[in-house]
Amino acid sequence: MTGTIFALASAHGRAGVAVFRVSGSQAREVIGRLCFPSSVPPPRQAVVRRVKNPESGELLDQVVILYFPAPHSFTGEDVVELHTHGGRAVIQAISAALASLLDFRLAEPGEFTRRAFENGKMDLTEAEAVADLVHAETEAQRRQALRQLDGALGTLYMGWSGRLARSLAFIEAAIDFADEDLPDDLGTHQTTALQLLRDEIAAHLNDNRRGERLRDGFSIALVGAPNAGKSSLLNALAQREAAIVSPVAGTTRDVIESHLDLSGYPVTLSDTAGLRTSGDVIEEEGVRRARAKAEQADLKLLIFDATQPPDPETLSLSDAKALWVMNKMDLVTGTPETLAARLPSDRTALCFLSVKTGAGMDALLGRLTQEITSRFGGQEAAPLTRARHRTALESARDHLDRALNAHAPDLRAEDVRLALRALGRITGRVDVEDLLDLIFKDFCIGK
Ligand SMILES: Nc1nc2c(ncn2[C@@H]2O[C@H](COP(=O)(O)OP(=O)(O)OP(=O)(O)O)[C@@H](O)[C@H]2O)c(=O)[nH]1
Ligand SMILES: [Mg+2]
Repeated sequence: MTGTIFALASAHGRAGVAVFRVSGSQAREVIGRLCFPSSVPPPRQAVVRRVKNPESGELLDQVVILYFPAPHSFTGEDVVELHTHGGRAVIQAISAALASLLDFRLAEPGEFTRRAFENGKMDLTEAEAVADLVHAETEAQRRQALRQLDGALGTLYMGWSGRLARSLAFIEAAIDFADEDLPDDLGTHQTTALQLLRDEIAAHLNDNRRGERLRDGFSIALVGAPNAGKSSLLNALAQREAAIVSPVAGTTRDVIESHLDLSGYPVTLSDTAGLRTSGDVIEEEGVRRARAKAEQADLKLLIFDATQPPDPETLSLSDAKALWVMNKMDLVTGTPETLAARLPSDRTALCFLSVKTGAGMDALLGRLTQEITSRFGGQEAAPLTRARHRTALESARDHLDRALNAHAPDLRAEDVRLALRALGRITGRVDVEDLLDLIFKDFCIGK
């Protein structure tokens, strides 16, 4: 946390404008030593300046600068932003000029956000949201990250911490002031409060991992008999020739992945080897991988060839996370009803398709979007987004379980304290002692 740091905040490569960010106690030096005129402009006001090499005095670029005095900046320190022309040579010259200033150094990855956290500008969930927002590739990811950046998760977890601290204060008061006249129902009241909180945490944990899935992307596996048209469908959905398509049964052997944006949701689509017993060791390995992929996927599309009787191997993979697709409808004369009648059950999850003509493609896409939103999205409460949060919340829940089952008040207090500490780890903000001080301010006992 020492020194004044700088970095190119915009992407590398040629662009119209490049943005440099400088943060630290010496940030104003940039204006004084590199800019002409060298007067410090009013806070947060864009002004045009010339930038020169501090040693040779050579003109480097004409730029727009902004000065954000501490603490009203992203990092909470003095920050200067330089909006330069975005050519490579300009970027290089400005970088060199900044590096030549005394006590200036290039920022480590994430260091600006780290300083913002350390200076109390944001909690850990918000810092993580900054990273997620930078990496967001689809609309739904952007919305989720922005909501977290807005403090939705931090507020939820801090709210729980506050309630837990209050319970802890009461439990400890009952221990410390056992001789005094405390209300009789204090114990039951605290048990109810802890139980309620425990159930809220458990419900939050039991969210089908939708927030984490949205960060990582949903996985959809295409499985079915050889030649059913899996690779053709992958190519059609990905809109590029990602997989080899041929009339030869057993064309695909490796799992082939393609990433796409489905109505704002990030999806990884996996094409797999056709399911059959072939005797060929390589193909058998492909089939093993296909089954494993189908097992791990969030959703599997079972692809059937309408010209063939439904293939039993594919049918056997049907379960709650399967959608059925009857492909090659252009080759058959039977109505969808007669074809559907050949399948054993659950015809509601069935789509009819011809990858060749494109008929049924929109319906399939609509169906996929509907499945994804109903399984993973749409709910109002802020979702859990990271395994790190999940681990801490599970630990908090387990400690609360133990606290609720504890008979001795001091054992109960210890588990509540540990639960509180686990919650505090998520935001990085809650020091148990601080919270207790805060809460004890409201207390009158023993005054
Ligand atoms: N008429 C017609 N042919 C199709 C359709 N979809 C795929 N095909 C053809 O069916 C053959 C097999 O297609 P693939 O996409 O390679 O099938 P696959 O399921 O990937 O096959 P494997 O990789 O061997 O498991 C190719 O000749 C495709 O052109 C369709 O909707 N209608
Ligand atoms: Mg294939």
